[in-house]
Formats: sequence, C-alpha cells, structure tokens
Amino acid sequence: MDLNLDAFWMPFTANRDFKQAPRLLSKAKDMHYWTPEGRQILDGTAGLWCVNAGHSRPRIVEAIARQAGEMDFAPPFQMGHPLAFQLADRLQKYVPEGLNRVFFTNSGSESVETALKIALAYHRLRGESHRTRLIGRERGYHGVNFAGTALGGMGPNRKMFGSSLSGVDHLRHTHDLARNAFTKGQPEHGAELADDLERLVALHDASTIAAVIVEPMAGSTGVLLPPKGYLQRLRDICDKYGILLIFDEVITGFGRLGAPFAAQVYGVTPDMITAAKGITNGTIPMGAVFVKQGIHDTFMQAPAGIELPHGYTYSGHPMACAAALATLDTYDEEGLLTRGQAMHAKMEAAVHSLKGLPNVVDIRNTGMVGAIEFAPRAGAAPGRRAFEVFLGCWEEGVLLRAAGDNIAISPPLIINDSQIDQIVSTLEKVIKRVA
Ligand code: PXG
Repeated sequence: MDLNLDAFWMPFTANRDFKQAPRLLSKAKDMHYWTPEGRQILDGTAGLWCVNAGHSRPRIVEAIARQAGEMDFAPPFQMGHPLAFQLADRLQKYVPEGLNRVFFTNSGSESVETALKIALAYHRLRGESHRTRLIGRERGYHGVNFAGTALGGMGPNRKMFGSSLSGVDHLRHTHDLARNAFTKGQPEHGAELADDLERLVALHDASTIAAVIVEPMAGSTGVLLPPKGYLQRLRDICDKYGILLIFDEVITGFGRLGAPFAAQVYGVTPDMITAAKGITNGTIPMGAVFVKQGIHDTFMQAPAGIELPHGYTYSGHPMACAAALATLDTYDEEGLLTRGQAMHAKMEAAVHSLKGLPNVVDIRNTGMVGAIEFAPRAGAAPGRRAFEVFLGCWEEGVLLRAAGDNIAISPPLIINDSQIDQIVSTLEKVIKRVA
C-alpha cells in the first residue's frame, strides 16, 4: 500500500518503530480484522476493549447510516433531540439501581473529568466547598486529560506533564504476586488495602476530600481484580466520611465481566460510574457518567438557570445516540452483557492452561478477560517481553494487547470456544519462542 506515514503523530505508539514496520488494519467483521494485504487477524482485544458485540454489526451500521441521513447534528446546549432522552431512559435498565441520571460525553477521559467536576460542584452546593481533594490509586488509569492524568497511577503516563493537578493523592494498588499469584477470579488477600483510605483521611482530614475514583477491575495496568471484600470496604469508608465513590467502568462497563457493570458483579454501588467504549460498541465516540439521583437533585435545587456549567459540543451526539441504541438492541438480542458468565469457565481454563510456560509469573481472569504476567527481562526496558509476545501473536494472526509486563486478553463477547483455543494455542507457541 502506497501510504505516507510521516504526518500522523500516532497516540500511545512508539511512532519511529511503528513507521519502520507498520501494523495496519483495514477491514473488520465480527471476530476478525484484515490487514490491507488481506491477512486475517483474530481480534483478541475487542478493538481496544470496546467492540463488545464484534465488528461491523448490521443493526448498528444501519442505525448510524440512517441517522446520518436523518439528522447529522443538533446543538446540545439549550436545545435537545429525542434520541438523547430515549437513550438516557433506556440505559436505566442496565445501570445499578439509583444511578438513574446520565450525563453524555465523547470518551472515557471526558467521562472522568465530568464525574470529578460533578463531585466538586456537588460538595460546593451542599456548603462543603472545602472538599476539593481527589483520591485515585496507584496503577489506575483514568484517561489522559489533566485530572485523569493526575489521578491515574501509572508513572510513565504522568512524569512528562508536571504536577498536572494539585490536591491529589493515591491509594496503594492491590496487586500482590507474593500472596495471590495464579488465583482464578478474585484474589483472597488484600481487602485490608482499602484501609489505606483511612490513612489518607488521617493525613488530609475527611473534610478536604471530595471523591475517590478507582477502576473496580484495573484494566490498562494488566487486569488487576479487586481482592475479595476490598470494594465493599472502600464503600464503607467513603460512607463513614461523606466521600463520594466513583467507579471508572470505561473498560468493565457493558458486559466485560459478565454483567452490564462491574458494580453489579461485585455487589457494590458507587455514587457515580464513568463509562464509554462499549456503549456504542466502539463505532461512534461516546461516553457517559451515571450519577445517583440524589447528587443530580442537589443541582436541581440550586437557583434557576444552568445548573452545571459543563458539557461538550458533542454531548449526546445524534449519531452516537443512534449507534448506542442499536448497540443495546444487539446486546439484548444476543444476551451479550451476561455472556461472560456462560463463557467464564472456558476462558478461565484456557488462560490458566498457560501456567508453567517460561517466564510466566501470574495468570488472572474474570468474565471475558484474562491476563498473563511475565517476569521482566533483566537489563531490558520494562514490558519488553510482553511486547515481544504481542508482536509474535500479531505475526501469527491474533491481536492481543501488551500492558506493561502483561498480555491482556479481552475479546468481543461473541467469541466461541474454538476462537478462545486459537488465542491460547497461539500464545503458547509464541511464549515458548520469546526468550
Ligand atoms: N478510564 C479507564 C478505566 C480506561 O480504561 C479511559 C478511562 C479513557 O478512555 P478514552 O476513551 O478517553 O481513551 C480508559 C481507556 C489498554 C487501553 O490497552 C485502555 C484504554 C485506552 C487505551 C488502551 O488497556 N482505556
């Protein structure tokens, strides 16, 4: 293909390496991608954790095409269009009880910024404007805007951007290879790590803390499941001190763990949920913040006028709403949001069969997610071994994702048994080859 690669500055990519040896995708259908040369690639990552119903699904394609012809755009400030209201109403069916108000954004990063701004404004409206501190967690990922960068807990993503936001602190992460390696599902050990919030309360005083944001299952740093009891303990401590709890479900939302949201899987209800990705099956950019009604109603009691001076030109974009409604239809028709439960045993057995291969130090799984962690290679850059496994699998026709020293597996929820076997046998072959 005759393509000039110079001008496009690629996101989160080693641009110089990529442009030496590009990996291009030009077509997709259901479980597969194809390269411009026509090589078929099994999608083991649902695009980037977003194409939960598989690629180019007819209902969604038709809905987007229809909406483009019907009405391409409508201004969302002081104006409305029916689809946004219809979608917000329809989403009630999927979210944990009580989180029945929704604010639309265009990405996970924007959902995170929106939720944090709502938290600050909520406390202010209640006369607690001293609650300005925000708490994240080490090894968390909350997107790339300023607050998300500051609250995220991945050193390499933060160090180039100054202090980015003041008044931020972090809980300890929960990854504990010494006690929990090769656990199937939730780790037994580590609920007490939630008490780290007590430490931060003692340090800063609860009256200064607005909100805690965590991924119920950390995705980008290698699929870190919450230890049993951890999330409930975090919820209890937040309640004790009047701190809002935000679950960042950009990855876990829309069926990844075998229920619409991880909050339902773990039986813990946060005050807000941030979502994106699977809401439109990755087709049209969209994000959402689900908010407890009480928080929303606090804004509605303020003096008349614009209650929340926040929003995006493309909040509730008609094309995104049409795509989301058709996505929900597809999820419902095929039972995809709970399919992770039915496929759990197969996925678990498949990924854990890789135990014992060279340099594999941990394997984790839940719902339709798996991760294999490798020992870092002595003297090499961090994550190099996992990246070589990613490259090897790509050459063998399977797309996976390297996250630090981990390979993450997060296929579309339509995957079948033999495709899971293909992912695992490819991994086995490549792991044996990569020293
Ligand atoms: N929060 C979480 C929990 C995420 O996983 C974002 C926020 C940001 O979403 P946007 O739409 O702004 O990118 C994410 C995004 C990976 C990977 O390989 C994960 C994400 C993005 C890119 C790669 O794990 N998650």
